[in-house]
Amino acid sequence: MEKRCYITTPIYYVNAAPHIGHAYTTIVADVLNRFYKLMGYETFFLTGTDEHGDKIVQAAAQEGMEPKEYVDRISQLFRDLWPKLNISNDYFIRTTDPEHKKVVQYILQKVYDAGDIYFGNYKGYYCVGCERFYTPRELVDGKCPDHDTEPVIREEENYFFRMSKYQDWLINYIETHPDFIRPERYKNEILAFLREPLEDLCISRPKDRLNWGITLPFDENYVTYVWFDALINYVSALGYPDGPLFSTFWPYAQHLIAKDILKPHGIYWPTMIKAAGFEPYRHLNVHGYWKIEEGKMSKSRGTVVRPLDLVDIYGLDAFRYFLLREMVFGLDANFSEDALVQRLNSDLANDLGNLFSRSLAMVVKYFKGNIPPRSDSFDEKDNALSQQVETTKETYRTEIPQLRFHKALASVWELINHTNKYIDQTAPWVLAKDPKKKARLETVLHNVLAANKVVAVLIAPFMPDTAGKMMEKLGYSKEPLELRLDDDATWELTPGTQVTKAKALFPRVEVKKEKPKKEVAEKTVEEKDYITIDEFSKIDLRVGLIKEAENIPGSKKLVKLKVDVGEERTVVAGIAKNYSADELVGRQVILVCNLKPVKLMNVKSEGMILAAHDGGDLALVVPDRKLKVGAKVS
Ligand code: ME8
Repeated sequence: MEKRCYITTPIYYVNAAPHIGHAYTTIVADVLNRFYKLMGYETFFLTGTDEHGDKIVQAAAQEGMEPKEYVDRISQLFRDLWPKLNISNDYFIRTTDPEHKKVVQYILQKVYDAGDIYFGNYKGYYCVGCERFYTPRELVDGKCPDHDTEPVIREEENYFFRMSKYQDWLINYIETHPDFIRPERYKNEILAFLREPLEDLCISRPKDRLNWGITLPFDENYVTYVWFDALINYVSALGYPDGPLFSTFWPYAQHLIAKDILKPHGIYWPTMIKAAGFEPYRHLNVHGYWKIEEGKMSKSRGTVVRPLDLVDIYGLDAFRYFLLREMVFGLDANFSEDALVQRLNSDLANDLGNLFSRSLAMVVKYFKGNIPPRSDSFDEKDNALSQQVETTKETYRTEIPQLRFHKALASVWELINHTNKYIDQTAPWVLAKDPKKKARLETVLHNVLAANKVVAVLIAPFMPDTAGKMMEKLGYSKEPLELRLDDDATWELTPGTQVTKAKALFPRVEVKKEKPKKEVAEKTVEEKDYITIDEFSKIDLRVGLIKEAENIPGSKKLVKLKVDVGEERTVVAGIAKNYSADELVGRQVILVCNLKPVKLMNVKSEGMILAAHDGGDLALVVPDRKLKVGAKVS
């Protein structure tokens, strides 16, 4: 087997700005990528955005934008974020890329020609939020388990992928490849699911309901279901079927996802691959969820955590370290800023920061900054430290490929703590007073610096900036990514190399006494999501009367309204699927009057009427009795 690795993150939906969950998966992928580079592997690291489907159309409409304009904007937010988190991806894919669309159509045609796609009728429970049908068994109390909303009944003629045909093959594949889906709990979840008969997968949407998608190559009245489109990104990015990247990297593919999208990755994707006629990915690595205050992150509760807010306060490497140290891969973890501050002050500032600055300070003081040679023979303490170095390296090399990042880091911290203890026990400041102990002092400080170098190299995938700073202070100019764990030169220290004193690697964060960290958490986590009463009162909401309504030709969703709010306004509203033009005329509605006008389908819209939607249905927000037209809503 070649030493190669292909690492992917999910391609994120562009219906909202990136949050800590997206940051986590992408940082894990980055750590793996950097680790495999250190191991001498040739790697390819992919991330990107998922841009088709109902959800995106709805999000765009809410912003009063055309889908293309909207997806360009949000995709760019992801693309701009990754360099700020030191993400070393090789490529950023968008499902609206023409090359991707071609590959999706190629695979659809291939599977269709092979007889694994057929046309049929389907009636079932559909969750608009998830953009998929649910079987009754999957619903919880009749509701979508993810959105807690009642699905709508939908009946449609559509194209279906014969997924059921591959059920036995998939069960057998998972059983004969024990680390195909890992950790084990998620493999078991998929196998449990496969104990029931697998249904075929509806893979199209009629264009009269949704036209923001990739047209089926064999029926232009339909677009591709967003999951059948999105999963293919993992191979379209490599130039499937003929691209050299595909043959080089696909056999070494490892996907990283959270448990929310286990089923599409653990069932749809391998069966799609099988039908298309190539080998499945190597590993599906599934992690748990970051929860906030023990609950799901939620915009309405103001608990969406934005990565850059934390990076601005605590620094990038502290943030990366915290995420990887705190979460046990596979299980849920609770995010709290208290815990982050705790780790920063204790693991980073105290343990690592102190070790590094005291080590350098002693070499500067006793040897003018020149790395001393190892001139004395080893005693018991020296041997124990060397032993710890070897144990840590070994643990690190075995735990990271198994995704046990917290264990790899814990082992590096054992080495840090051991080295701090070694300094206390060998007491270089005492040795320095006795000229006869010079050889011992040289050996001790050489060993101390050597341990620091090992730490610098091993933390490089997790904290690339800190590793770089440490290497520089230790007098080495190589970038951490140029080093190799299997090269002895990586660990060697050249006596005589000049080291310099370092400022604290991680300044401690003071925790205010009277109002502990909670206050910090509230500010950074929620400030962005609250608005003040002054801000709210800037919105000019008024009661309006719909005088005229007509559907806009070419759009299934938009209707053009003339609304009287004391003056007449033309308003384009995305409610045509829920209300006919006739039933709208004569209704009172609430209009946002001071919204910047936008052009939608070539009609200038001068305001927005308020409606509520629960993921499935939509209803106008109206005064509960008739009021004077133009009445202010406050
Ligand atoms: O599902 N904790 O996109 P998405 C940890 N477009 N990770 C989290 C998280 C949390 N609380 N919330 C989100 C999609 N994530 C599809 C994927 S792939 C072919 C298509 C991360 O924007 C985690 O990686 O909803 C999760 O799987 C992903 O974001 C879902 O991202």
